[in-house]
Amino acid sequence: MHRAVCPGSFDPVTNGHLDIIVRGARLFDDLTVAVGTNPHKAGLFTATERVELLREVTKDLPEVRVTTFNGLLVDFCREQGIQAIVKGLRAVGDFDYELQMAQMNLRLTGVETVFVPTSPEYSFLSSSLVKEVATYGGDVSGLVPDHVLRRLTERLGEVR
Ligand code: COD
Repeated sequence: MHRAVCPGSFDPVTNGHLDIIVRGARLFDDLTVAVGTNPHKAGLFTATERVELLREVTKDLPEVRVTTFNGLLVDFCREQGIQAIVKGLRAVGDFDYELQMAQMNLRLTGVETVFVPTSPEYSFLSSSLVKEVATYGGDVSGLVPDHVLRRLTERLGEVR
């Protein structure tokens, strides 16, 4: 069985992430979407909430499961018997850092990274921009799944 992980912060999951998850799931028998938890970085959503949002938007993808991880991604891969990391690539800016991480992860344990190029309609999309635009009342519908849009609107209402 070929297993892969699609790691990220997913704060919150966008349609750009979802596109990579759907396409990554077609390449592997089993795809674990793993939410990295950084105790020093407060997000808009907690790790538990991000997992909940991801589970909701991937519920029709039988080969996908969602969990959290702490520490090094390569250790998570080793513990879970995962052979590959699926990453989305948007532009040159992503490439420099993603290449560095892919090479470090390869060096650490031999785990391979598979890059999936973003679909053109999502190439400008990031969780940070979605949050910024939504914070100032901009329309982010179509950029995040509808369920996420509702939770985002609620959450921004709570923090205002
Ligand atoms: N289109 C395509 N891909 C996209 C889009 C989009 N619109 N938006 C995001 N992506 C891709 C990103 O390029 C990334 O591959 C993935 O989706 C997740 O994105 P984010 O922004 O949610 O998550 P990141 O980049 O903040 O997540 C970083 C990790 C948690 C994966 C990373 O920090 C990590 O592996 N941490 C664990 C500690 C570790 O092992 N460190 C050593 C690394 S060598």
